[in-house]
Amino acid sequence: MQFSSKMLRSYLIIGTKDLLAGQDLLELVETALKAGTTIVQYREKGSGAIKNYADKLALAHQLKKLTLKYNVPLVIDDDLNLALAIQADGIHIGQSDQTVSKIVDQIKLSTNPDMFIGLSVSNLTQLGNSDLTNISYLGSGPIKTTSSKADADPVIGLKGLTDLVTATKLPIVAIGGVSFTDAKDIARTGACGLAMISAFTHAKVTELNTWIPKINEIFTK
Ligand code: TZP
Ligand code: MG
Repeated sequence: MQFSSKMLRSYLIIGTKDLLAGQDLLELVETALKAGTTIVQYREKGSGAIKNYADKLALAHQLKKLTLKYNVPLVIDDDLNLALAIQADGIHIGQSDQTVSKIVDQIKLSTNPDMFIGLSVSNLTQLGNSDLTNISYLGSGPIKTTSSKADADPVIGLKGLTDLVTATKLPIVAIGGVSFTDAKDIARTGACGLAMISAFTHAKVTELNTWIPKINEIFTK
């Protein structure tokens, strides 16, 4: 699927360890997709994450089937083999993950050469040190404190986000401690959307059905 910045508007990130008691990952994703979520990232990381590759692969395959049904891109966090195995639409990498140039080389040689790449960039120093040649979008934050990522960088706030938006032409999705009611503030910085874990896992179905379409209208880039 060809990348578009519009895909970043309402960005669901989910992995097994993010689920609340009684939640089912595929069910949660389908509820979000029905509400209008524009992109899904499978992020199997942190304590409590699935370690077994076959189990991850099986779940990722199911996610690919589901996102295809709603014509929404699926991104895999930081696992190129998994991304290639399921023909994911994109891969998201962080500052400490495999180097971008290595990933680009492997993608170009693969059966899925159009896979797009998202990169986490927290501040202007990281931005300046990053090879952005083949990057489609940036994920920037944490905007506020987050309990979903143990090793998150320091909080950057709306100011830090604005600095990054100003410094690059690449589309940016805001991440970390953000929820639906932050959409207007985030949109004003020039960012393209909200990437969220806990806002999704904590939301009622009715809240998703109300908020996701609103968010998709608030972000216009
Ligand atoms: N990267 C930076 S903060 C974060 C990631 C994956 C976690 C976002 O989770 P939440 O629950 O939306 O704060
Ligand atoms: Mg990473």
